[in-house]
Parts: sequence; structure tokens; C-alpha cells
Amino acid sequence: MATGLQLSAQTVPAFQDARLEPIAKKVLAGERLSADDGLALYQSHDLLGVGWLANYVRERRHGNVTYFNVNRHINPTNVCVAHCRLCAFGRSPDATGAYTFALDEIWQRAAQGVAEGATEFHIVGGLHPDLPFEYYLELIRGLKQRFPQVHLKAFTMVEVGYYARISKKSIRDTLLAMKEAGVDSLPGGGAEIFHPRVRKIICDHKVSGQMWLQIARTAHEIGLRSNATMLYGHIETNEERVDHLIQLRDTQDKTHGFVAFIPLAFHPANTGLSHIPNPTGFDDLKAIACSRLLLDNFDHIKAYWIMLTPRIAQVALRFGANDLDGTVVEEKIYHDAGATTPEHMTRAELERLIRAAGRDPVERDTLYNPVDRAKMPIPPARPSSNSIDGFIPETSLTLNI
Ligand code: V47
Repeated sequence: MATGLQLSAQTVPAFQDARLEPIAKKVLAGERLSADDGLALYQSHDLLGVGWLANYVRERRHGNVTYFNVNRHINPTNVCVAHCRLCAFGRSPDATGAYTFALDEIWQRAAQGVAEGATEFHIVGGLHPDLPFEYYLELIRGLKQRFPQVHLKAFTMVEVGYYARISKKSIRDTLLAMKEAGVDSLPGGGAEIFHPRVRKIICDHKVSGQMWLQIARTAHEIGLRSNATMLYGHIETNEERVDHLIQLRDTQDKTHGFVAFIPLAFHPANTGLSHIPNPTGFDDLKAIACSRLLLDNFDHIKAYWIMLTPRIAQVALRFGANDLDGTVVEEKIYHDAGATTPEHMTRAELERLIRAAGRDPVERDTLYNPVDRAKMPIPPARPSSNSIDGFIPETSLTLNI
């Protein structure tokens, strides 16, 4: 996209933190930042300075454009054998609130999503002890057959690792079977923090960080693109955050398969780490800005409004983010962990947040192709939730999906 923005060295502000000055020189020259630079950015209290630099990079790449999509999350089961301390979503099979959808229930949810104009189903769930790999393949085949126009972004690297184990297939063959069934790309969840010290405490039974990266590399090799995430705000150090981002950047240099990066703020309520306080707004904006600056080979940084709150996500559009994620509709992972945000935002509400930040909203599909609603059947209006964190949707917008 053309930016139309004039950015020059003369516009650089006076930084409160002198350590940002050599980093600013590199950023303006388009040079890659080192791990030490990353650490200095994370350690700096000059949030506006760090944010200015991230916004500079964001505008150089995307100008004023801010993306969002119309999507539907589907979580087939919350039964999970991993019992990660970070998670409030997973349940033992006999625990209160444990559920597993029959395939018919999934078709129904998906049909509702299509009626609302969804261009993407985001499908992730627990590691169920009894469901065979075939259940997930059937789920994907059934969705593809019924809704061929909808992009299926399904199953994290953690789920892929688990399916390979239960089906006794290699990672590559597992991914090939998923692709053949109709998976179009993979979401970025389960990455958490790659460092083994952290993983041992927050998600001991998940695939290792190295395995997560290997599964991502294999997916990219067979033509399945994916997102990537980092869960911050629990027990990780700044060094471990930087290490995580650099490992993603190294992988992207090799595969170019990552589409977007999403920093995920830890929500402690109802988890095994509930004594940890929630990350602050400062942490959230820092995470967005540092990832924009270090991940120079990622096109897109998402401010996932569900976990950031619509207000912080909106401000993040001036701290390096160029995407707000989507309409979502039904969100369980964060809401089980105490999120107080709504589970759904209409297209009009997303557009309003973006416009109010002085950005230009562009509806995209999963792979960031613009969606032209004029060429698509207009779905029936869905009643708006009417108040998202104090935001009243614009009534003049015609699509209310
Ligand atoms: O993998 C789990 C995280 C992820 C908690 O790819 C928690 O487009 C905070 O990956 N507090 C799922 N986080 C969400 C995710 C995602 C979201 C939006 C878009 C995309 C994408 C991916 O949420 C999990 C885990 O890392 N998570 N529990 C918790 N208590």
C-alpha cells in the first residue's frame, strides 16, 4: 500500500532515554536491530520514544492502513491432557464445564459464522485424550465441503505435535493430511516463550520451543503459512522475550512462512499462576512496539483487541500494530481466564475504533488480501452489542455484522 507519509530524520523526537539514539539511527536506515538493541528497548522507560520508532516502521510499511477481518472462533473441545499452569481453558474429561462438540454442532456454529459474513474460521482446542486424529480431519473436511469459500486457519503447532503422536505419523505427514483435508493455514498459538526455563514452569507438557519452531518450519515447507505468538507478562525475563523474538526472526529468514505476529498478554485469573498480576497498559504497548522493531521480516503485527481491550488495542495502532484481528464472536481461552472484554465486535465497531485512531480500515482475508464486500453477498444484519468498552457503534455504517 502507498503510504503518502513523509518521514525523515528531521522528524525524530528528542528521546528521554539516550540509549534509544543509536537504535533510532539503525531504524531510520532500515538496519536490523541486535539482541542487545532489543534488550535496551524492553528495558527503556521511554515508552513514547520506543513507540515513536515502532510507529515509524509501521507507517513506512503500511502507511495509515489498518487491517481487520470478519472471523469466527471455533473451539471444538476444552478437554485437554496438557494441564498447563498458564491456562484456564483446558479441563479434565470429567471436570465441571468440560465439553466436546459433536460435528453437527460445529457445522451449526460455522453456518452462523457464514451468515455473519465470516471469511475465516479460527479453530483451536484442547489435546483430548480419546478423540482420534480422524475426528479433526473429518471436522476440516466437513467444513471445507460445506463452506468452501471460508479460509480454515486451524490447529496450533502444539495440536499438530499431539496429533502426530496419537496417529503415529511424522510431523510432515500429519501436516500433509491436514492440508489434504482442507486446512489453509495455522494460527500462531502455543508458542508462549520458547526458553525451556519458562516452559518448564508454565506449560511443562507442551511441545518444546524447538519443536514448535520445527513444526512451523515443516508447515511452511509444505505450503501452509502460519502466524506466531508470544505470551508475555508472567515469569519471563526481558532476555527471554528478546530470545523468543530473535528465534522467530531467524525462522522467518529461512521460510518466509509467517504471516502475522501477535503478542498475547497473560491473563492470570483461574490459572495455576493466578498470583501473578495482570500485565499493565505500559507492558502491552511495549510488547507491540518491541515486536514491530525486532521482527523486521514480519509484515503484520496484530493488536488482538480481545486480550488487550479495545481501548489499548486502538492506541497500539500508533505503537507499531497494523491489525486489530477480527470480529471473533465466541472466545473461550481468555474469557475462562477472566477477560472482561466482550466476545464479539461488529465490523462497524472495528471500523470505528480504527477511524477514531486516525487510521484507514481495510477488511482483509486471512492472508491479507483486501475483501471487497461489494462483490460478496451481504449477510443479514446481526444486532450490535451496542457498547464495547464505552464505544457506541456508528449507525451510519451499513454492514452490522
Ligand atoms: O496458545 C492461553 C494463550 C493462545 C492464556 O493466530 C493465554 O491469528 C493469556 O493463539 N492468558 C491462544 N493467554 C490465542 C492465540 C491467537 C489469538 C488470536 C489470533 C491468533 C492468530 C492466535 O492464548 C494460547 C496461549 O498462548 N493463552 N491461556 C491465559 N490464561
